Amino acid sequence: MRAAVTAATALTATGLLAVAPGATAAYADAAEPAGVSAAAPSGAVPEMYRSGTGPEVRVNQVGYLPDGPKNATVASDAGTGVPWQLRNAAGKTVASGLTTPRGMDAASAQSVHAIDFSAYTTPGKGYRLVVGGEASHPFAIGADVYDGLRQDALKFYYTQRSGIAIDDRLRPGYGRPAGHVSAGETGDRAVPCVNNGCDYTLNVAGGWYDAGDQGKYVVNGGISVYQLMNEFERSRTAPTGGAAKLGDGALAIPESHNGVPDILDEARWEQEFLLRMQVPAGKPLAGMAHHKVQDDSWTTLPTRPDQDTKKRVLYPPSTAATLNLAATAAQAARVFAPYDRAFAERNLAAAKAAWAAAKAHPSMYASGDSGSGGGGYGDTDVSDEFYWAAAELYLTTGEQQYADFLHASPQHTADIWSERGFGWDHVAALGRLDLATVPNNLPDRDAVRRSVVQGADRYLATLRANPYGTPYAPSDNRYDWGSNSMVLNNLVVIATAYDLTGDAKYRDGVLQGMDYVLGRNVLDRSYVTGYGTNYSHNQHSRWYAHSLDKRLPAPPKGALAGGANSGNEDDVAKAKLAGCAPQYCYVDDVMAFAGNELTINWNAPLAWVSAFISDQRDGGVREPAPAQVTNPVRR
Ligand code: 9MR
Repeated sequence: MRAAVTAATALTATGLLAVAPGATAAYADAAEPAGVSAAAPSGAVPEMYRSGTGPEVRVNQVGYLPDGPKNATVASDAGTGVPWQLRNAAGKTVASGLTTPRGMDAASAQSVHAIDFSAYTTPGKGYRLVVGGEASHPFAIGADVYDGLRQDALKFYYTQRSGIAIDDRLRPGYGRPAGHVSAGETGDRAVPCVNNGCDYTLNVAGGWYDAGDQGKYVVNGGISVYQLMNEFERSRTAPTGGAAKLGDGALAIPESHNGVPDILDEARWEQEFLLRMQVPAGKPLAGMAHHKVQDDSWTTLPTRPDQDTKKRVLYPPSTAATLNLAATAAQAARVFAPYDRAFAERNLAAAKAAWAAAKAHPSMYASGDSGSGGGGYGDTDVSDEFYWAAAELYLTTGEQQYADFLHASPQHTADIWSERGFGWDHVAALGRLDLATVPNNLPDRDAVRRSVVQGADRYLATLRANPYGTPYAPSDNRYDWGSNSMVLNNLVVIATAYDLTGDAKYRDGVLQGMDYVLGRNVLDRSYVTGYGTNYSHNQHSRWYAHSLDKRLPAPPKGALAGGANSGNEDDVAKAKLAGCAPQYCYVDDVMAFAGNELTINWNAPLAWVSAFISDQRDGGVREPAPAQVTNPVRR
């Protein structure tokens, strides 16, 4: 398969596709266009190529750390290396070399070459890589290139908040009245539960909206708030952890300057909601957590949260939700202890009650029924949720009963490092990562740590074998819903191996893996709003729906798009991406919810990994170890 070209493009002597300046490259007719399988509709130019038509030299459009790895990918059929030049902002060539042919890349169905310009270390802005006369988007080299992203990825959570007015002074352009605060059936203050005969209503106001919809789902809130609290914990336990950048006032939120690090204030907004989802004492199934609260049917786009007129419904409790509550409440008890003892103790009590309830009702599975007004989030294997919750309870309390549970769980020693990695429905890794990094006395902790390093080795091997440097390359060559979060979560495992071992190959792997998200991909796209040159800015959202209603804002800076998804489950993807090769299965359209949504569980690893990279400073120095986490709540 080979790309055909229009008049605006020409095959250069190197076999590269050169695009005339200002031209919209569109690939037409002739042979089957690269990236499209035989099943693709013939005739019209596939829309996918219009969404991925930048320079053929794909770089991290944000930048590289001075002493870190610097890699790029270029589409080329040439059988031998071709010359590349690195030009500075003044257009002067400051480094040069030959590309390395990497053959056919399955995920892009394209023949590619790799460029390694790591040897060039001079900080600056406006660099471009040039191959065959074609220049990449500009990028920076600097120790600070991730300093903005680490904060913006976290600031995202404030404008996702439910139950509170968003202050326009804190987020200019994003101010709005509080969503879902009415006392009536369209609010979250007294939501009746459905389907299970419970006779009460619950006040489940607050928390974050899940994504571009206005549902609030405990299992997805769980992994999201975990990752924020974990980012905070990492800043205290990892040798390169940068606690200073996570301080009080860092995120410009209403709670800034209250004496508590902003990342914890933000996490608390969600954790308070998760606590409200717990069945109260005295009611049937007390201690369990309701699975979700959502609209009784989908709202159309656009709909601002405060203008949602749908009826809110509380779904029955599930074991998975209950264990998410047990895990995050146990973790909250630990991380909030130095700041708010009463909140820490409230969380610990809730965690223990949730644990007991889950043990008593170990197989109340959420059906995955979306109820046509929200996400399903069904899960019929909760052995991983049990493991994660036991790990967090053990880390916080040190109690033998939890250690016993961990040791009896097959998840403790199972190979959990699957190629698709962890996510809201696969959470054993969260327990394993925390047992490895949070100070504790588990007798076999060394084995746990080794297992994390083994997982990282596997993801690193994938990354090295991949010409785009991504640690995510499913063997069935199909990209998933939320694929970018899988790239990032696999990087979390590699980063943790760096924190555990100090071995530079892991740090370098994380730096390289992030390049994919920020532009080193076949679509030449940064998937993070406001970062890079060609970035996603129409993510699926009911209230950042600027492309549908000019009075509404576009997604905020630092919002991650879900990314290429081979499933093409939405109508836009069905119409425009049929037959796409995996990396092409994306279009920046507000209605393309299967590939272009923004969510709380995808921005969390974006924030985590950005913070990790920002903490590496110039990419070559190991910082002195800070103090370990102190004051775990022991009972
Ligand atoms: O992230 C979820 C993904 O793993 C599932 O495959 C997909 C389909 O069930 O749903 C995703 O979650 C969506 C949720 O159901 C509703 N809110 C938006 C979420 C992201 O698209």
